[in-house]
Amino acid sequence: MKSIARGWMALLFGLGLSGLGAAWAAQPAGDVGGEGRLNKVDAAKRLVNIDHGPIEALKWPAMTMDFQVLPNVDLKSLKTGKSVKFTLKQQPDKSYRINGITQTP
Ligand SMILES: [Cu+2]
Repeated sequence: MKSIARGWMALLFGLGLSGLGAAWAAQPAGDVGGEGRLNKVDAAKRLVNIDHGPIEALKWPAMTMDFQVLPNVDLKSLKTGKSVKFTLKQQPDKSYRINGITQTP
């Protein structure tokens, strides 16, 4: 009986750990994806204004905001007023900047 109890303890402990692992995995480790509508592009300042939907991974509600865009991203082909999909990369200063953006139909 004792060994069965121990087995259960090990199982429950294992489940607890995998639950912790899942919570850990839910934390944004890499790029975070978002979708929205592009309001404005300021190529000189490398700034875009996006009306974005909720970003679950960051617990951000839908809002309109400016994003700084990383230098590797080409802004020339983007048209304002269109839907976009984008990815955000967290910077050393904890801010999120766009490292990829594409127009969606
Ligand atoms: Cu926002």
